Amino acid sequence: ADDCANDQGGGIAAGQSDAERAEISRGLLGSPAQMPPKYLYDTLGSKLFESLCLLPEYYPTRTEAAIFRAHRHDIARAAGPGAVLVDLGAGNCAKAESLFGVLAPRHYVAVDISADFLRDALDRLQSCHPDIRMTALGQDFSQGLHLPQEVPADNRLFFYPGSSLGNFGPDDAHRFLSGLRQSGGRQASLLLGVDLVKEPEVLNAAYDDALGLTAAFNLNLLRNLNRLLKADFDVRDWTHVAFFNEQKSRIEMHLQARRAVLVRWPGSSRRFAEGERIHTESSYKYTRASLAALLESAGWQPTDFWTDPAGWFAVVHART
Ligand code: AVI
Repeated sequence: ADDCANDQGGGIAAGQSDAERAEISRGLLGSPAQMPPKYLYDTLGSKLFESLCLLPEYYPTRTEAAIFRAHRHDIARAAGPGAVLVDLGAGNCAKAESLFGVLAPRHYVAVDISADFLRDALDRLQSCHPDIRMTALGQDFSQGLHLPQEVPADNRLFFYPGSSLGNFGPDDAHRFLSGLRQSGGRQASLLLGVDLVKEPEVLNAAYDDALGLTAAFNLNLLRNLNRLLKADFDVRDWTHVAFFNEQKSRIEMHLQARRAVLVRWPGSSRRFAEGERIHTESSYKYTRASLAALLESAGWQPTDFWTDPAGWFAVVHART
């Protein structure tokens, strides 16, 4: 087990609880074993994710940024001036900040599970943009968004970039978007970045890169589970597997046992046969039609759809 707890803290570790340990244990004992992808993001996992966004194979980050650059004025026209910009999963707030110039929001609400990180980012941002009112919210909004009274109820623009919606399964994506619709108040709109279906070779390379960064990102989950659950995974017993499941229109990431292994943690254990897998993440890929259908079923009317020349990624604006 990893006894280096202080090196690897932050993120999920801060909220470590009996409920989380029970959730992890349930996931490991499932058939097949599976793990909520949030456990990929301890401190090292978040750094690995940031790094893999720079890979030539991982096109979503740079493609989305190019769409924002190319269509910033159209995006601003669709959103209208003076919005209350609610940034979901704001992180370092850089993506939203890149749109401040054209969006001119009157209030910026940054929401992220990591409140400390957010407060630092917002302090810096506030000094650069003193005219925009700012609120930081440390919340796991995937289970429902709670906006305090100080956030005006009109003209809210929810910003959810990075294809994070893709990490929800279809039912959860519908629930999430319907929930946003309900927290929207009057005249809400949505600016969403979503990854699109494309040739499987491109998708497979993006999630199984030559340098092995995505493999390290996936395998690091086991170190995090050792720390959170006091499990005794040996990372060397496992290998990264990622592929596009065309039928389900999703990339699947798994960890596959290289040999038969016994994994133990306080109160339980599980044997994995050679080749057996733990499903660690799904990343759903949409078409223009499937995305529109999802939005409409959740009470949103898509108004604009911007894409890159290759049609690999989309930024969508929708209204209530
Ligand atoms: C955060 N999320 C949108 C990424 C994705 O593409 O699904 C996570 C990721 N997993 C492997 N590479 C990137």
